[in-house]
Amino acid sequence: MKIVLATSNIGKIKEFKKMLPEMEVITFKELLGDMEIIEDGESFKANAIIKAKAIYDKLADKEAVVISDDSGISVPALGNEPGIYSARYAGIGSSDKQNNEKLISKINALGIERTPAFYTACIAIVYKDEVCTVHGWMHGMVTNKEVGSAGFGYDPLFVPKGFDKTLGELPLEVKKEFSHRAKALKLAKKVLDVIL
Ligand code: ITT
Repeated sequence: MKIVLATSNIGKIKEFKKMLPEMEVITFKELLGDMEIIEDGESFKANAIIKAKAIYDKLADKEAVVISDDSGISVPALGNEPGIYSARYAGIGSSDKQNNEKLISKINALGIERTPAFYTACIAIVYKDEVCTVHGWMHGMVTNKEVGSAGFGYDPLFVPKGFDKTLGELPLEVKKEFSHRAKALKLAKKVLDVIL
């Protein structure tokens, strides 16, 4: 089964490929080149659908299955910031480093070193006229220090529940067992079993 990934995030691509060893996973860039998609939805679900549909509509192969992922980190002590704005927390086009620095400064402004946080992932699956979405979450704490270089995005700040290390220190082999993306993908595989 060939899956087209509607993401240009290298960290996500690496994780999807690791979690879908039995499938042929190809990125949309390999088929369509660079493409800008305006993510103007007001939820992870809305943005995931926007991305998957935008890619499916451009593909010549209408038998293709397109999967997108819209995700982010939410910090209740900050009113659930950055949430759907995680990729552009420090401004449009900001790097992971800049986003992490902004989150660290917000945590420091609360006068604390760590606070509960959770990641959300919404995966949208588009196949012919079908659009399905599934969600997954991972809870833990976000800290005011970047530790480790594994993973991507906010991982060096995030200590998953039950661990005393950040995802920057834990290998992908560990993250892939319980991450928000892994949980959503487990459900997505059930959807694929039904529609294909
Ligand atoms: P695509 O839209 O091309 O998929 P993106 O990076 O813009 O790539 P999102 O709009 O879904 O993707 O933004 C997600 C952001 O949330 C991402 O840039 C990371 O900063 C963060 N994020 C999501 N999942 C993460 C994870 O597993 N580990 C670390 N950070 C994560």
